[in-house]
Amino acid sequence: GSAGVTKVFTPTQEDYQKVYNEIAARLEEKDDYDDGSYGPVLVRLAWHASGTYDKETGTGGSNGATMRFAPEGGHGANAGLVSARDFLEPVKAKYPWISYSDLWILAGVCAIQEMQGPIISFRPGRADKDIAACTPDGRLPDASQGNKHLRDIFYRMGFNDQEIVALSGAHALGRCHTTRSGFEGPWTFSPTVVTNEYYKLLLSETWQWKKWNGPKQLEDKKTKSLMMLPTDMALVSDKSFKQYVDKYAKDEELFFKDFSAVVTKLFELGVPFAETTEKIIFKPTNV
Ligand code: CCH
Repeated sequence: GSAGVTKVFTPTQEDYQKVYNEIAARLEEKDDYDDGSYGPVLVRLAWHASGTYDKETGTGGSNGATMRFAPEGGHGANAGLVSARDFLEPVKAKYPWISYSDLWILAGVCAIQEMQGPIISFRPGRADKDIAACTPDGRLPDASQGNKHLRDIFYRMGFNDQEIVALSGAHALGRCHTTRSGFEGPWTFSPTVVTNEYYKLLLSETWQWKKWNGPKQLEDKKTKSLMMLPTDMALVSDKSFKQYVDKYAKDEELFFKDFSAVVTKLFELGVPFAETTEKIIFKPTNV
């Protein structure tokens, strides 16, 4: 017989689509959170798992899911992301063969597509690492700073100015929470739909400092219901950044194309894929 031989489950593309569909169903079902969706916070989880990457040392990035452990989960930048990780626990329980690190990225892909964003290709193969692989604090951007800081942080990951601006369009989604970052409010009037509204509003509104006791942030003069962070404003005050803000504000199709490419790059930073790993294109459930 085959005593001693353990059969390893090798998931197919269909198996990954099942995980996608499970996350999409939970997004649909749990609509009593924030602005009606866990989508934005799932995107932020995938971004913070990936955005720790350092190209010089090859450390950080989405391969590892080390935010599960207190040293990294407790970083100020990760405040509130426990709600995204908890949202995914029942999915992990149902499909235990998927690593947390693949699951968090797959959930980010699913959230973007289900919120009417572009198709984002996905490659599996991330492995969970232990607590020793936690990254040091300070690798994610600090919203109170400006253009130099943005370049320091994103060049460290291997991005250029165009890619920094394209990635920032994710702030069409979600909101700031005083209980998490200290900042307050959404960037757009449609925080659960992927659009190029972030760029349009950056250019069309008059942004003034909000008068309050919280950290320095801007509000739109007209309705005072939208916000921008100091780092968001750096994209229009810096000439090299602003040329891309202008392009994406005018052309949503171009933004979708560039956003898809740069998000794939972000989500794959530092992941040692096998040569044979194929790209998976998930079918959205809402079309
Ligand atoms: Fe962001 N982001 N982000 N962000 N972010 C916040 C929320 C979201 C910065 C700061 C903040 C990206 C880039 C930056 C999302 C995606 C991306 C918050 C509020 C702060 C502060 C957190 C809170 O209070 O809950 C800074 C600085 C940068 C610098 O570039 C990039 C890149 C992405 C993804 C590609 C999303 C989505 C949210 C909304 C989360 C939610 O819970 O609604």
